[in-house]
Order: sequence, then structure tokens, then C-alpha cells
Amino acid sequence: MILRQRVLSRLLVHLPWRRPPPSLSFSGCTAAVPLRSGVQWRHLSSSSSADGDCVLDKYRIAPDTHALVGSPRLYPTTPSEVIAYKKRMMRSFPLPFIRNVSIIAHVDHGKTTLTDALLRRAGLLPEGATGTFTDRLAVERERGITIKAQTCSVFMRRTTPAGVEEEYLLNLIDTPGHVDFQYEVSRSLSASDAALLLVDVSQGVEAQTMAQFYAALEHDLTIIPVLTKLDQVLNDAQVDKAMQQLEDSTGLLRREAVLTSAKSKEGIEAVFAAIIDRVPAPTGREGFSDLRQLPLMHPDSEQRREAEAALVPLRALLFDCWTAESSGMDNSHLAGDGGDPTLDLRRGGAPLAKEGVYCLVRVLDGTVTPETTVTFCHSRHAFEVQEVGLIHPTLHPTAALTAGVVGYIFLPGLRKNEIRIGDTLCTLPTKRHRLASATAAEAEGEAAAADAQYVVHPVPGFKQVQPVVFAGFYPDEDEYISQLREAVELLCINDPSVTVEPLHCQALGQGLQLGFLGLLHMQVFKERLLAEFHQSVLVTPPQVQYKFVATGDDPADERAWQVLTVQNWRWPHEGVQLYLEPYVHATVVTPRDYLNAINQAALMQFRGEQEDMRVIDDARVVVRYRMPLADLARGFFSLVKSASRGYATLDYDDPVYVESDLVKVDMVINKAKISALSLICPRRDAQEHGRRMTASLKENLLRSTVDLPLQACLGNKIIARETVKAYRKDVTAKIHAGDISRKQKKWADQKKGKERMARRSLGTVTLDQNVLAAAMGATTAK
Ligand SMILES: Nc1nc2c(ncn2[C@@H]2O[C@H](COP(=O)(O)OP(=O)(O)OP(=O)(O)O)[C@@H](O)[C@H]2O)c(=O)[nH]1
Ligand SMILES: [Mg+2]
Repeated sequence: MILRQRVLSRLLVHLPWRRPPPSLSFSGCTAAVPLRSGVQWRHLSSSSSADGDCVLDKYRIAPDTHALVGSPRLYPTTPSEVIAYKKRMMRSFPLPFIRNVSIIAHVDHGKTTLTDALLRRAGLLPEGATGTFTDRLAVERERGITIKAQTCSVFMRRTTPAGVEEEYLLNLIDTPGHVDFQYEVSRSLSASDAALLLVDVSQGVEAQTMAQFYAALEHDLTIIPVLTKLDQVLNDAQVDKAMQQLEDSTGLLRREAVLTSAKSKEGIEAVFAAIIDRVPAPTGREGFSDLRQLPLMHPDSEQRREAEAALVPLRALLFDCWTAESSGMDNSHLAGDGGDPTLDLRRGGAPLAKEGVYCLVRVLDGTVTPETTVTFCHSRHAFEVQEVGLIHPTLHPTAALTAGVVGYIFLPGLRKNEIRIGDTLCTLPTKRHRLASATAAEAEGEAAAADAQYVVHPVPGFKQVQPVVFAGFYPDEDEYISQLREAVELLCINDPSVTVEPLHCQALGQGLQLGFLGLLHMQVFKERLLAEFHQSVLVTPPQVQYKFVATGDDPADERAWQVLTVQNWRWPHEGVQLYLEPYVHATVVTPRDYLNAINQAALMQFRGEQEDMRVIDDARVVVRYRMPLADLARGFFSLVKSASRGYATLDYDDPVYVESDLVKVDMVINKAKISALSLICPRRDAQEHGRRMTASLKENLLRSTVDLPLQACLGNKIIARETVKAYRKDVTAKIHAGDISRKQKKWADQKKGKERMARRSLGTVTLDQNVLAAAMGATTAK
């Protein structure tokens, strides 16, 4: 993060490292990216020039040379094929022929479409298949965005000029672009050796493009720029502009850029060629890791002693997990409407086992095979592997995963609470292998020891992510809490950034307090619970995490900061020295036309302070604000999108806590305090929040036969009040004549009845999803 901020600040101060612009021609290009000769690119847009032929002269997509051939190696079916296949798999992928690449970009710049095109080109997807293959989750297809990073291994064959046929194993990871899912991206990057940085030619470099670029830099990866959607450009100038932006903002040279159009399936081979030629092969130690991986040998034989001496301790980084229930491995959508119903993408794909966890690993050293006993370095728990394999693009068991390969292993004994994403798997204990010591002095001794090669050094793992938005999740009916807890636990295996705490509210009963990386993350989690686990839930208005320092603690010491929730709030500031509120730096990249609207909203509605403003090019500006995270989460993101018609982009960094005057606003409905609607906010927002909440509840609460008073309170003080009026039966409807006292008697009876009912229905307000959604709307919109 520090590196990212440093680089960003350098970027904002006129890019000192900017390289001189090279000549515009591609003549200096390497042979691997054959951009020189090419057919003229005819523009397909209806808005092309008068003669209907808009031609790109300077920039052309590299034509296919058909030097690369995809070779799907699907899992064999007959026993003899199985044996031949396993033998081949064991030895066919030495390190120099493996490439591990993540595909990163800003939202909607075409990562998924390009990955699909790559898989199609490699022969993995049938031509008739419709829909996006890589967006496998129902919620991804519904929303049209990627939420989970998806991995797929591809085999490509190439004949060298000397006539030697080479086969490569490429592992592609399609990542999400939305800022809420950045954790997925950073995990994918740590399993890769390079990143394809996609830039949509018509949009140019955006805020998330830069965020992803810095993330790849932090992981020290080779970055290959790829310009996508070339079928949408009108002229060379547009491509030129995108190239210039790329060069100015990242320092990547324009002649390194690969030009593609995933829609028209052009330039796909050039992408493959760039991956093979420019991505460094993984480094690691090849060899068997466990004697059980070798053929049977006599225990006293020389051969066995040699084999034992040559063992390489396994090191594999665990970077994703899933279970049968939360896998998203359902490809039925591809053969859906308009698709060929006979398409069977599961060809050879193994069905998902029910009990146990699938772990996606990047093998760094050694080999893992079925029946290998692997140990988690962190917990020291050991498990026997039942199956290993590649995702191709469904699960395909193989005989082994060797050094450099990204694949899955299935651990039937692993329980949900034993998983720690980022942990290293090793083969321990063996006679010789042991884990590296934690202390520096011991580590030094180990390095000097004769058997240093047998010491396993765990991978540093991933940075712990901090949830920024919290919400209470309650089951529809109180008794379904155990099912909800189970579903949340299973889904958390697939989404490890979510934090879970038990929760209780008088009106809604037992629930769970879940922490998310953003509002979209929260909504997607809720939708996944419904789509994959059939759990419909009531969700309370989201909150950011506030902290407090207890009296007597040192405010300068971060370890003394305690999490503040509506549950542990102490009245009135009992034992609390000070409260802390999270602030972030939000960077907005916007076309100039929309700057005014965004700036005004940021300063007036969202308590933003403008820190910096720079012009990137003649059309766009970068603005940096310091802003409370609560305001950013509440609606600034959607405002930036709506005010700029989707053209502006927003990125923000980790929160910094500053002192703030916080209060707890309680909602009282019909004299009962509803803790699910209580909210902590800065004092200056309390009144407005209370008013919005009561107004929203008034509109959405069901009217009953008695008046329902709604109050927003700060302790004992009422700061906003509304009443949901009761239905009133016309009790005098049948009285057509007579004295007024007859009517008055009826009204008096009605009044008494209502008072009786009001006494009985005290505190029995039913909160349904509509009410909570309204409350959420009141909290999230300004
Ligand atoms: N014309 C054209 N449209 C494209 C091309 N590639 C992608 N698109 C369109 O761009 C939109 C976004 O594409 P996606 O592949 O979902 O983008 P993404 O980067 O995966 O998006 P996220 O995963 O949500 O970040 C879709 O409507 C695609 O049809 C292309 O080469 N040409
Ligand atoms: Mg996508």
C-alpha cells in the first residue's frame, strides 16, 4: 500500500520516470508479437465515416499465423488411456514450459470476454456455446460482472522454426475488476508470474487500471499491456490516445502492447504468443516430495537411499478454496437458450465430491500426488490428499501437480474452520524435512546447517484484509438460524474476506454480524446465499467499523483501539476516552464535463476535502479527496457513477482512524427499541439520519389498527418523530339518523378498543425485508 501511495503521488507530480515516447510504428516489435504485417482493420460500427469504411492505417490487429494450436487434453476414459495419460502428465511439464498469468483491468474492460476467447481458441469451449464461461456464478451472470477469480489451465502446442514441437501449460486467471473484490485479485497475483493489463481502447486508463497495475508491481510481476475492444474504435487517433495514456501513467512502452478484439476473436493468438514468449517461466525445485510417490523399492536398496536423498520438500501456496456447495462449477447456462443442448462441457470433468474441501494451490517446490500427506504450516494439521488435478476448464484429475503448476487438490478430511487462505502446504513430517524456525538466530543456524535443503520456508501468505462495511444478517424465521450459520460458513470458504460474529436483536432474534469489503460485496453475498443455499435473509442497514479507546489506555497505541458496535456501546461514554472514525483517500478519475457535479457532491454532501487535482490529458482529471469511509460507503461510489454516466472511476486506499464525536441513534417503534435499526454515526449527522430513518419507516411499515409512534433517540432525547396512522373503521356508517350522542357513543367504544389493542400489541412490530430495505435505503442514500 505504501508503495502504491508512493507511486501514485509520483504519478500525480508529473511522472518523473516517464520514458521518452518511442516512434509510433511497430517495426521494432519482437517476432513473437507479429504486429507488422496485417490485414486492414475494417470498422464495423454503424457510425463510421461516409463511405462506411473506417480504416485503421497505423494500428492493426496482428493476423493469426496459426503457429499455435490448442490441444485439449481431456481426461481419458479407458484404463489404458488413463495409464498413458498419467505417465505423460508426470513428466511432460518441466518448469520452462509452464506460464502462470493473471488477467487484470478496470471494471468492464473485457477481461472475462478475452479469457473466454482464449479458451475458445485453445479448443476448450465449443463454438456454439453461448454466455460467458468464466463468469460461472449465477449472480455474476445476472449482474454481468466478475466476482470470483476463475482459473483455467490451457495446453498450447507450437512448432519452433527448427521443427521441434513444444507443448506449453498456460494457467490463466480471470480476475474481478470492481474495487470491492480486490482481495481476489491480490491472491491471484501471488499465484502468477505475470499479469496481462487490459485497457479498453475507447475508455483508456481508468482508476482501477492503475490500482491493478500497482498491485502487479507490488507482486513484482512482468506486466504485458493488452488493448482490447479494437472493433469499437473509429480511427488511429483513438488508439494513439489510449497508448499515450498507458505510457504516461504506467511507463509501459506502446510497442509492447498487444492489440485485440475479443468480440471479433482477433489478436487472440498474439496474446498467447506474448504469454509464451514474454512471461517468465516459474522458478522452483523439481522432484518428488514423498517416498510414497515413487515406485516400490527395497528399504535397504541403494536406489531407495538415493531417492530419499533427492527428495524435495513440498511447498504449495493455498490461494483459494471451495466446496461442492459453493463451487459455482455449473456450466448448464452455456447450453441454455440458443445454445446447443448437446454441448457437454463436463466431458471428462470429475463430479464434485460432497465431503471435504477443494484447495486451489500454486506448487512452488516438489510434487503433490493423491495419497501424499500434506501438512498446513500454520496449523500443523496433516491431511491425506485424495485427488489432484487441473481446471481444464472443469475439474480434471491428473497423476500429480509438479513444481510451477497451478491446480487443485482435494482434501476429504479438511474441516471448514481449519482452512487459512495464504497458508503453505508442505510434506511433513518426514525423516528429514522440517519447518523453518521462527527466530532469526535459529534461522541463521539452519541456513548454515548441512541439511539446509530440507528446511521448508513457508510463503509469507496474504495481507489480512479489513472489512469496511458491517451488517446484521437474520434468517427469515428465527428457527432457521442454524441453517443460515451453516450456509454462511460454507460460503465463507469460497469468500474468505468475510468476517462472522454472532448477534442478537430483540425484534429479529438470533443473527450474524458479517463484515464485508464494500456495499457491492455485501449485496453479492446476500444474493449468493439465496441463489446457492436458498437462504433468504433480513439484512440490517450497513455500518462502517468505528473504534474507541478506553479510559486509561494510550490513544497512540493502535493495539489499545477496540472495536465499537451497537452491542458494546456504553452510555453515556462510560469508560471511553475517545472515539475513532475511519477516513480514506478517494481518487476519482473523471472526464472534465462531470467534474463539477462530482466535486460539489463530494464537498457538500459527503464531507470530502479536496487534497489534489491534476489534469491527465485534455479530457480527464484526477481528483483526490479525504473523506470519511462512512460517507464513501453510503453513496459516494454510486454518485460518482451516476453523475458521470458511468465514465468516472473511483479507487480508495486503506482507512486511517481519526478522533471523532460519535453517538448512537436508537430507533423506537411503538415504544420498543429495535436494536437492528440502531446506528452509530458522528453527532453532526445524527439529526438528519434520525429524520430520514423515521420518514422511511413511516412509508414502509404496515399500518395496523393502532397508531404506531416512531422515534429516533439519542439516549433519552428524541431527535425525530413520526406516527404511522392507524386504519380507522367507520363505525358510524350504519347510523343514518338520530341524535349525535349515538355516534359519540360508537366513537368512544372504538377509542377504548384501540387503547386496549395498543396495550396488547406493545413491542410487537413485525420487521420484514421491505422495512429493513427502506431503512438501508435511508442509511445508504443521501
Ligand atoms: N465491442 C466489444 N465489446 C467487448 C469486447 N470485449 C468485451 N466486450 C464487452 O464489454 C462488456 C464487459 O465485458 P467483460 O468481459 O464482462 O468485462 P470484465 O472486464 O470481465 O468486467 P468485470 O469482470 O466486471 O470487471 C461486455 O458487454 C462485453 O460484451 C470486445 O472486444 N469488443
Ligand atoms: Mg469479468
